[in-house]
Amino acid sequence: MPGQDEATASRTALRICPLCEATCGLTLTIEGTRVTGARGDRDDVFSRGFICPKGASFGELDADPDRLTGPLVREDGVLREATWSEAFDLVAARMRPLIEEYGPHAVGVVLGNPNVHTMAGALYPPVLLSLLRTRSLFTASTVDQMPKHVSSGLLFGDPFAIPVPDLDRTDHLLLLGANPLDSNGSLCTAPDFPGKLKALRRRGGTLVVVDPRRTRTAKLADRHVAIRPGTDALLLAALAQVLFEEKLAAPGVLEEYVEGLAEVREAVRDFTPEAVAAACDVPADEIRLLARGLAAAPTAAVYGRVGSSTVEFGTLANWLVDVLNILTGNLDRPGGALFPLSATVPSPKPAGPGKGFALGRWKSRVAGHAEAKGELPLAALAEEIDTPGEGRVRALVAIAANPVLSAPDGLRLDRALSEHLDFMVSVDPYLNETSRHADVVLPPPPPSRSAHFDFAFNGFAVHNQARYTPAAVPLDEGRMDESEIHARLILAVSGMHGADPSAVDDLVIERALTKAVAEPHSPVHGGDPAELAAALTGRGGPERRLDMMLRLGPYDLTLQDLLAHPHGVDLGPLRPRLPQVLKTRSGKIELLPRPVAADLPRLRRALDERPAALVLVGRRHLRSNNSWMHNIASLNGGSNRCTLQVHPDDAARLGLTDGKQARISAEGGELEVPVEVTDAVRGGVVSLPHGWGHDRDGVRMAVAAATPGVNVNQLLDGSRLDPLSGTAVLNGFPVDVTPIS
Ligand SMILES: Nc1nc2c(c(=O)[nH]1)N[C@H]1C(S)=C(S)[C@@H](COP(=O)(O)OP(=O)(O)OC[C@H]3O[C@@H](n4cnc5c(=O)[nH]c(N)nc54)[C@H](O)[C@@H]3O)O[C@H]1N2
Ligand SMILES: Nc1nc2c(c(=O)[nH]1)N[C@H]1C(S)=C(S)[C@@H](COP(=O)(O)OP(=O)(O)OC[C@H]3O[C@@H](n4cnc5c(=O)[nH]c(N)nc54)[C@H](O)[C@@H]3O)O[C@H]1N2
Ligand code: SF4
Ligand SMILES: [Mo]
Repeated sequence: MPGQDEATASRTALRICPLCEATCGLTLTIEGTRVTGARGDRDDVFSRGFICPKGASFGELDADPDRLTGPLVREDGVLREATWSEAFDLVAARMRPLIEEYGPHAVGVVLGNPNVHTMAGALYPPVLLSLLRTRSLFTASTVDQMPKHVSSGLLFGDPFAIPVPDLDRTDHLLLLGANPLDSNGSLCTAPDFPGKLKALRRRGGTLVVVDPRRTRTAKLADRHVAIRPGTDALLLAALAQVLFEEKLAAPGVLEEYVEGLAEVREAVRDFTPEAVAAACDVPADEIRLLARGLAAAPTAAVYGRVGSSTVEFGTLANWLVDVLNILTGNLDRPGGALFPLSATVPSPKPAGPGKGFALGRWKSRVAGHAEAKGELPLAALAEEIDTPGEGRVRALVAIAANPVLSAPDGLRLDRALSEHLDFMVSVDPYLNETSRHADVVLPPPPPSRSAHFDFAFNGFAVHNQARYTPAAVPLDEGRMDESEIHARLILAVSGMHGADPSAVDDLVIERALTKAVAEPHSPVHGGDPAELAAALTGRGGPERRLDMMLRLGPYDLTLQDLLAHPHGVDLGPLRPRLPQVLKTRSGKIELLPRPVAADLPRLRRALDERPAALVLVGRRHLRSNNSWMHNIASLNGGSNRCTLQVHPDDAARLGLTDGKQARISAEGGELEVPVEVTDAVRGGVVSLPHGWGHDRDGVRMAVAAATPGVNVNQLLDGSRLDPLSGTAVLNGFPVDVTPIS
């Protein structure tokens, strides 16, 4: 723009949105160094211009004045501003002696959700963990999707082999415990999920939604089944039972890859529609119709998310989802549920038996919870810190994690962090409910200053593609890129404090190339690691590592290809990948894994249990994101409020009035909340969203503090877990509600 000076000239830059799993391409308007607008990038090969209100608020979120602008260190009990070198010096000085005295397991690592939305979060925590060798790893997965990892690990031998519904081509979608119209989808990366569901209906397809709430997604459906929370595994087992009984089970070509079909038939025999109907509160006839509809569809996909995962039978429900995909012949076929192939996974090995998936290789110290995928339950973090004894967690590295709000019993964790830790470091842009306890806070820059590539979500995307967006705005003076923060943190805790951070990337590159050249199926087989390393392009470690991963990947891509195609490279629709994806010891899909079989008696007992009179489920709002977006004024407020939704019949029975306060209590504590009477929840169910409760001292989030809400997870004491995955039961637990006069 001639005539305008540099500082005020307006320009645009592309940025993949990091605010949910849909990974939409955004076009940012930038004035000087400020993002003043965001719209959907119409040329993005994947998202084609889609944007939601969160993406549209990118500029406001990026410029939030409450974001920390530099590191903080605790001195005499108070956090003060510090230089980067002071901060990392302190980490090294405090962590090393602890590790030397108490061993690596004394260091807890907590990884929160936004790690899957940053390049740093994908590239560095694995290095930290491999150098630290701690078993005290806790992540958001155990308040989220760990049941899916466990079920995939057991069925397919790989916890990341997660089939996603082929939204663009399917004829029939059975969706359980997910509300993509508000969440924009999860473990199914699909920009414009709402549009894809509408397109499914338009092309004559069928959408069935199973949810105790009449969500915006349920309103789109051909059929909405308002199930009793926590009983999806029973419903799905009954669907499988009907498929067998009515001779509708037809795995087709899959039969060649499956073992244990007859055993599954036997295992679900008792779960007839009549047997489960009362527990699920779904009529037996309706269950039969659902099974027949699923079997009759030319192609179909069964898909379950949070509401079928963070529940008592989470792993069983997730297992049954794929059992049904297999029984109906829909796994691994177009229109069914397929395994994506991301551009940065190592080029696939030829099919054949693998190492399989082990559960429970070690146990948590206090409650003896089994490890899953190398992790212990986030719900057990507080007790691992505050219970005295050998092996106690004494120091914590929390990266993009706010477990005080996102995990059960935040008050106990709050106390544990403040009273029982010797040292804590948080990598977080905010001083919030969790990071306020840290001795060192290392704030990453706002997202406009970071490059982005979706290492995590391309592996769950409904269409194969690869997109890279370099930082839209240069780093401000005194700021440090999140990748460099991670690299320096790794050096500080692993005894290499002061080394150049690029040493971390060099180490990873050397290890990966040395491994790859020895593998016959690798595109660099037989090459020289040093030469290959020298050939990598990219400014800085993360870009060089991305380039390497692309070169070792399945598509013959390089960083230069992505830079030359700023709107992305289309790698085509999902394609069948069996049997190559299988890494079980048998080389087959192990349809009735032993741990699953051993958990089925528990499900059978649920058939006879009397359901609780009132249970709680969560909900998400389109303008929310877990615990940290309530600080954005344009997203907070309106219908995005922390209210307890109650069905009119329950409200009448319990004497509750819309807009008035109620007391809700459960095993972990009690809360006072405003009541919202609505028939969007079914009877016997109340709904309260998570991520609220911003009323603690020392939190620096002014907008959020003005409408703090309450922390739903305070109702839990951390003892309710899905036993196979260690995942907290956040949905479908009993509560009492009474009016406050
Ligand atoms: N009752 C109930 N509880 C739930 C859920 C529920 O449905 N019901 N959902 C669960 C689920 S699915 C999840 S994933 C968890 C999420 O819970 P957490 O894993 O705690 O994740 P968030 O609340 O999204 O954010 C965590 C932190 O990341 C910080 N952050 C934001 N952007 C960045 C960044 O770029 N870099 C870094 N380093 N930090 C950043 C934020 O400031 C925040 O402090 O909550 C779970 N808790
Ligand atoms: N706007 C917004 N988007 C988000 C997030 C956010 O906080 N806000 N969080 C992101 C994260 S971390 C994740 S993991 C995803 C989650 O994505 P989704 O899984 O789509 O998210 P939810 O909206 O929690 O949907 C869960 C649904 O399960 C229902 N439910 C509860 N219990 C049961 C049950 O027992 N059975 C069945 N069948 N249904 C049940 C609830 O009523 C709810 O509608 O969303 C992501 N996107
Ligand atoms: S749907 Fe998700 S990725 Fe797309 S703009 Fe909204 S928050 Fe961003
Ligand atoms: Mo999540």
